[in-house]
Amino acid sequence: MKTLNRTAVALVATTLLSAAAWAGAGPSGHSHDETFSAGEPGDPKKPARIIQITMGEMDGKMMFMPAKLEMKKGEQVKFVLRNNGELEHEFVLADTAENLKHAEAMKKNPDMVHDDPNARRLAPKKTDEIVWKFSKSGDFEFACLIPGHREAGMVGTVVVK
Ligand SMILES: [Cu+2]
Repeated sequence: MKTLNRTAVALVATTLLSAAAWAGAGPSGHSHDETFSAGEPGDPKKPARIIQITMGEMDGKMMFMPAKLEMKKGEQVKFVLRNNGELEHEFVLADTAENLKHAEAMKKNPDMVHDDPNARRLAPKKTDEIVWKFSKSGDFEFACLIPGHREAGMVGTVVVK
């Protein structure tokens, strides 16, 4: 009886482990098929510089704080995002051309949900994280693409040297 129980426990543990391994393989396998203008999704197991970004509204303006960042090419960053505002906001990391194109698409489909490694949508008072590797040099940006928000000031710059 005791032996049987132990086998059952071991079986459950093995099943859970392989389920976790499978879930882990999905997103990373997926990201290899995609290219991103601002670099590539980071590896959470590797060291990262932590950068806190707060989003919100104040006096009719919308903003990210800080809104100006500089990176070294190859640097990995963990963005710790916090929405301090009263509205939903997003953080979409790309180059300006891509974000403007994306913003146009969102005007036609404002409820568009992002399931991209370079983007997060946060409800008020929520936090989230993105680990990102700035593998390319250039000028990039992070913006909120909810219609009207980028225009109201929700855009920040990232220079990668
Ligand atoms: Cu916003």
